[in-house]
Amino acid sequence: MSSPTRDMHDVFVGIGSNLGRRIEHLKFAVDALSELGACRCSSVYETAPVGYADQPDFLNMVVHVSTRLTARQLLAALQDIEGRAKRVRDIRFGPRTLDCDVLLYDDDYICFKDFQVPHPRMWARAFVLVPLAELIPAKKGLGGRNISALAEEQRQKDEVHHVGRFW
Ligand code: PH2
Ligand code: MG
Ligand code: MG
Repeated sequence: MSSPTRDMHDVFVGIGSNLGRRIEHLKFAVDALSELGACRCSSVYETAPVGYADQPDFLNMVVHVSTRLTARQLLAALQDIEGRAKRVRDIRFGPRTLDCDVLLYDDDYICFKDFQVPHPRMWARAFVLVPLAELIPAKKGLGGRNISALAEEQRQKDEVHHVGRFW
């Protein structure tokens, strides 16, 4: 767990959009996350849908936020941001205007039924690992392997196209 004396937390948030003006939704999320703490953004990638194939391609990116929020407060803040982007929850893994997921919260392990960190599916997703590897390539991930090595491996399996750096 985080030390109670450490009040700034290094958080990585995965962002995705595959409905409407996708880049505007990412921008909305970046602006909203900037209010939670200092941000550093990855590039934006266009990615084929994973899990539920019959939906439009996504734009994905990852944002590093240095924040004082607890993990629970962060989760609530992300759900509020999704709501403000008119996210409607219907199909699991289905299309959405905006999805904001907590990927990493310091080096903490959090395991509630409704909230798990590290994000339980992130290690099998190029759309998460490739942008994350831009921000923390040398950090150890699943199996003690570098995020950059995990990203390269997953990139062989999933379609991920670099769009550009916007923020
Ligand atoms: N999010 C999902 C399910 N599938 N596929 C891509 N490419 N990008 C996503 O952000 C994504 C997905 C559920 O959150
Ligand atoms: Mg998600
Ligand atoms: Mg989500």
